[in-house]
Amino acid sequence: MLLLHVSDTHLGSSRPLTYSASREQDFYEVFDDVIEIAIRERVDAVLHCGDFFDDPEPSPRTYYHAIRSLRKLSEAGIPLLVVAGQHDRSRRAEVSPLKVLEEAGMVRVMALSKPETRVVRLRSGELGIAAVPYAPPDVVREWVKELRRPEAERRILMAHLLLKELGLPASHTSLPELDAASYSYVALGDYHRRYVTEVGGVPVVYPGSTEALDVTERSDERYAAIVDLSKREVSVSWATLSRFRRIVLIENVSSYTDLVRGVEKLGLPGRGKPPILYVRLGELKDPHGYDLKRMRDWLDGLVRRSAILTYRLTLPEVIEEEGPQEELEREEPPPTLEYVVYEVVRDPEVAELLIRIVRSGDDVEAVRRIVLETVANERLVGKIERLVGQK
Ligand SMILES: [Mn+2]
Repeated sequence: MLLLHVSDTHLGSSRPLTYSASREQDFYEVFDDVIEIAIRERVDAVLHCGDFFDDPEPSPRTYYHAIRSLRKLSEAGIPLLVVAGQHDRSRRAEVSPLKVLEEAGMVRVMALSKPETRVVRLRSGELGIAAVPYAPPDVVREWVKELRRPEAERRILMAHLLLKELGLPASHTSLPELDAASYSYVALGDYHRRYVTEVGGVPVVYPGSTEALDVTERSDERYAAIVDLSKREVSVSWATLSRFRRIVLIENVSSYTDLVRGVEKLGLPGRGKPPILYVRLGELKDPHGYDLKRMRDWLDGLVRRSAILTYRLTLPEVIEEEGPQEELEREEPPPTLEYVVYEVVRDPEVAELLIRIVRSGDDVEAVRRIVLETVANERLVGKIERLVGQK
């Protein structure tokens, strides 16, 4: 018995960008990749551990792409078994988008709003499944105490939750609490990077999201797990996805030269799609921002040559500026406060100062501290004077 395990496909998302049709398309394409792997590997079923959709009320476009891929899977006779993540639970209506797909015969929902235990018949035999959907940690902790083990020789746990073992600031539960060792395989979702461990010989796997949703989730490869339950010893191998888009980061860029060198090292465009480039600036050597303008012009050139899809320049501390959107006719994203302020003053340091003051709101003491700090900073005072002189 072979299973393909994925999670966090977030169909409909265009993160980390806002309103990018090309980026949204990436999520559909990589999901199609998953479906093709499932068919090629002739798996018995695809396990999806939640966050199938990005929005609990997907657009018709998102349904269209999801169903187009899922149809191929159902024509190949391969069921997709899914548990709900937090993104698959509807806020207003009681109908989850996963229920829509189930009604259309495209998926089988293993658990939506409470844990469920069942035995499903697959092509090469029976598979017992205990399934835990997303819920807040206190709820999950209660659930797992009562979770019923499936009565089948091969049994798996499917869940959308964060394990304590990940070492993150927040978690739902731990492997001992889940009694993970009593299953043949533990299929997890919610964590967007690949993470593998084992307990008493039982593989415990987060395959990671199929796309990086932000720069911290970036990696050079993305995966689906192929789980072989035919033998006594369960084995896991990895299918690498080929149609995802990389996010790349260059840090501590202090000058135009730093930027060009950094990008050269990346060897763009390289294999795969043109990546999304993040440039994190350090202390700029040129205080007048001339270098910054040169950097942006040069980065715009990379976008025009399709060496990158787009870029983000992150100014020290506060300001995150988005590169050009590749489809200008699309609705412009609402500009951020950071962006507007930076556009007006054209100086990262002054922009940061203004934003700190605005963000302090009614906190008079905080404003007083900022003003005192500013007065003590001669360079910054000089900049402000020049700025006021210009306007
Ligand atoms: Mn997710």
